[in-house]
Amino acid sequence: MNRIRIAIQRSGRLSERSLDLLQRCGLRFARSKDKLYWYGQDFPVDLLLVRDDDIPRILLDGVCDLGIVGQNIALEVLREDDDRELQELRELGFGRCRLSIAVPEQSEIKSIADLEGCRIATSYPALTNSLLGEQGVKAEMVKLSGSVEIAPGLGTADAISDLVSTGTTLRANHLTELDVLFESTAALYGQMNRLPDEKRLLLERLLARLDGVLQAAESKYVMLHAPRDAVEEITRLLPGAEHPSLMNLESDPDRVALHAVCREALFWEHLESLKNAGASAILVMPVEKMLG
Ligand code: PRT
Ligand code: ZN
Repeated sequence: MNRIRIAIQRSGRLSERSLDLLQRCGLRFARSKDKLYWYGQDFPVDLLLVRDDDIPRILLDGVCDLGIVGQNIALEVLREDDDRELQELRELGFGRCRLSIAVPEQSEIKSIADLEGCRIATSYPALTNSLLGEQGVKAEMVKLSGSVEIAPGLGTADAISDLVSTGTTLRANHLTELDVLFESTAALYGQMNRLPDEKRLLLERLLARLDGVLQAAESKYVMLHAPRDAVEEITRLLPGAEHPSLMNLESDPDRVALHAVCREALFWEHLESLKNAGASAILVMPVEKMLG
């Protein structure tokens, strides 16, 4: 069947953003709330809604062609067994968190090196073990599937390796973040080389749309007025802008209207330096779609 099937998280931190991203790629689905299979309407791409932990396995088994899941989950499965192969096709930039080592506030463990021979509670034993191994540290992994942060208090571990975003959970459990092992974001995974040709063409179309959406998210359309003799300098100050359009201003022969697309993040500092270079009437607008 010449359709692509994508696994996304059914309900959790990644669900809404995953769906939103696919919808911004122009995908529409016929769905009913409790059904776990959503049928693609205008584009032959269907969705399977599952627990995030199941996504790598679903891809490895060939049940779905693509999946959106945290790098933390995908890498855990890949590090468990070197023979498994999944390609990370795109980093998606949402669901950001870090896998960190944390210890009780009063702990004598002060550095990663001090973890040698210690017990570490984690839901990510393979990933933690391999990241510590890269730093020459060998520790004992205590695998827990949830509530990792209470393990030191219960005396079942000396430290934990867990996901952190704000750090509130660590603080509430009197744990100190010792070091970050890994920064994670949601990513699109798949096995390109296993796809038959027709599906690969479909996937390429989908990836082109996805790139457009991801690029548009960072890109801004900038309009401003500039002194004619400062156009070159102002173009240099616009991050990631190429070939701006210039238009004459009826009312002021010494100034021009300049329009450009900035493909990199634009901060207040950029606007201030544009103003210092003589720009005025600076307008920054979001870009909704981009292709080519
Ligand atoms: O039911 P299902 O298995 O699908 O969902 P789940 O409960 O296993 O996953 P979910 O929805 O909690 O997380 C999905 C993905 O979101 C993770 O695999 C990460 O890639 C990403 N993510 C981003 C996070 C966090 N931020 C995060 N803060 N996953 C978990 N947390 C935990 C953290 O470990 C802590 O216990 O949330 C708690 C709050 O964090 P603080 O630091 O803000 O207190
Ligand atoms: Zn999960």
